[in-house]
This record gives sequence, C-alpha cells and structure tokens, in this order.
Amino acid sequence: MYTTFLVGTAGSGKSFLTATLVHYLQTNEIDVRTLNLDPGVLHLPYAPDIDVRDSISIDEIMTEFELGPNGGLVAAVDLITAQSGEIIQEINEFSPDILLIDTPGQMELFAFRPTGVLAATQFGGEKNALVYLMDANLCKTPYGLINSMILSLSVQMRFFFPQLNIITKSDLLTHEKEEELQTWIEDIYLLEDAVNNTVKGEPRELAIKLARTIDDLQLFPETFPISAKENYHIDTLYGKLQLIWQSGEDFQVDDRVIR
Ligand SMILES: Nc1nc2c(ncn2[C@@H]2O[C@H](COP(=O)(O)OP(=O)(O)OP(=O)(O)O)[C@@H](O)[C@H]2O)c(=O)[nH]1
Ligand SMILES: [Mg+2]
Repeated sequence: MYTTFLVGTAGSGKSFLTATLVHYLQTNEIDVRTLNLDPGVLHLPYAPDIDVRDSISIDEIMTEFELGPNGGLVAAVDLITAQSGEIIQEINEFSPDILLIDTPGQMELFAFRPTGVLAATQFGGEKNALVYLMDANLCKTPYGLINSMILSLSVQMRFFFPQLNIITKSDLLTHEKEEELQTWIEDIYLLEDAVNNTVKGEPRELAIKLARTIDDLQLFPETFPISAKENYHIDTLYGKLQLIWQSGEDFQVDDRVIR
C-alpha cells in the first residue's frame, strides 16, 4: 500500500485536493481509498472510505470534558491514536493500492503534536509520501513565501517522509505571478532581490537570513503549482508521487501493492 498524507495550513485545500486526486485515480482505474483524519470537519467534498468521525465525536468530547471548540479539537486529535486499532482494521480490510490521508484543518494539531507523528506511523503503508500544501494566497509575496517555506521545512522535520510541496489554488494567480514564484523558489538571489524590493528594516534582515538558511540546507522539497479546481498539474503530482513510491522506477500495475 502506498500512502500519501496531505498536510497544510487551515484552508490550504487539503480536502479539495483529496477529492480531485481520488477522482483522477478512479478515472484511471487505480484502487484508491481515502481516510479523513479531521475530527472537526462538517462537510467534505468527497465521501471518505474511512472516517475518524465515526469513532470520535467532538461534541461529546466537549460536553464530557467541558472543553471549548479548540480544546475539544486538541483532545479529539489526541484521541485518534487511542482509536487507531479500528482505523487500521478498516485500512487492512480495504487494503487499497493507494491510501490518501486528509489531515486535520489546523495543521499544528497534526504536524506539531506527538499524535500526528504517531498516527502517521500507524496508518502509513510501506511507502509513504507527504504532500505539503502551500496556499497561493499566503505565498505570493516574497515574505509570505519564506514563511511558507519555513513551515514546510518544519513539517519535514517532524515526519521525515519523502515530501513534495505544491502551491495550491494557482488558478488564483496570473501566469506571470506563477512564473515569478517559481523563479523565487529556484533562485535564492532573485528571492533576495524581491525581499529587498518589498520589505525594509528588521523584517528584511530576518527574511534574507532565513532565505539563505533555507538555501544552505539544500533540503527544500521540489515545489510546483497546482489547481485542484481546474485539474492543473494533477497528473504531474501523481507522476511525482509514483516516482517516490517506486523510488524512480516505472509504475507496474502488477507489483504496486506493497505491504
Ligand atoms: N480557487 C481555488 N480554490 C480552492 C482550490 N482548492 C480548494 N479551494 C477552496 O479553498 C477552500 C478550502 O478548501 P479545503 O479543501 O476545505 O481546504 P482544507 O485545507 O481541507 O481546509 P481545512 O481542512 O478546513 O483546514 C474552499 O473554499 C475551496 O473551495 C483551488 O484549487 N482553487
Ligand atoms: Mg479539510
């Protein structure tokens, strides 16, 4: 089983992309299943095959432990690992070739608490990939882009899965803006220029130092734009996921199930 975790800041498009990817894979007759790990979501743009909400009720948790909505969410996400047996059983029953895992809206609940890493180990297959969603709305300025890059790296630092970065909602960007973003990501000097042209004083110093650190690390994952709404680069994403799962070899239908 090949597993992909979709992780990103609140509203970055995780659930929508899950829906688009499932549709794309099913159209290509690939055996795919979805797992919703967000206990707080009310509506999803796809029908999850496995749903953490079947075993965890935020309303009951809030009432029982007298918690507000945020405390309720934290407790609910922390409970996921306690309920992991049922979820693992369902995953094994479906035993799909590909499992897509839609993670909780508030990224910090999943990515920056021990539960997330534990859940990822429990629900992951033999080959895991993580798709980190960078919202185009948050990374279209040089300063915003550096912020998003730092967040992506801190997610990488938690999971250490092969990671791809995508700029979501790229249909909201002009073609010129999309190209500019790509040049900033690929060329630190152009990113520095852009910072110099838009930010002054201490924020400028910090942004430049962080950008150089990111560049020095040489760890920043491959990044490309996507639009789940307009099916833009969905095939590219799938191709790159295949490369991760197959470690660079062609995707073979007969041997794609690995457990
Ligand atoms: N224009 C555009 N909007 C998008 C795209 N993908 C998602 N959206 C919109 O962005 C909003 C959030 O999308 P979701 O898929 O719910 O994002 P999410 O990361 O799952 O959100 P939470 O789980 O609540 O944090 C919705 O209004 C979507 O319609 C896209 O490719 N283009
Ligand atoms: Mg969601």
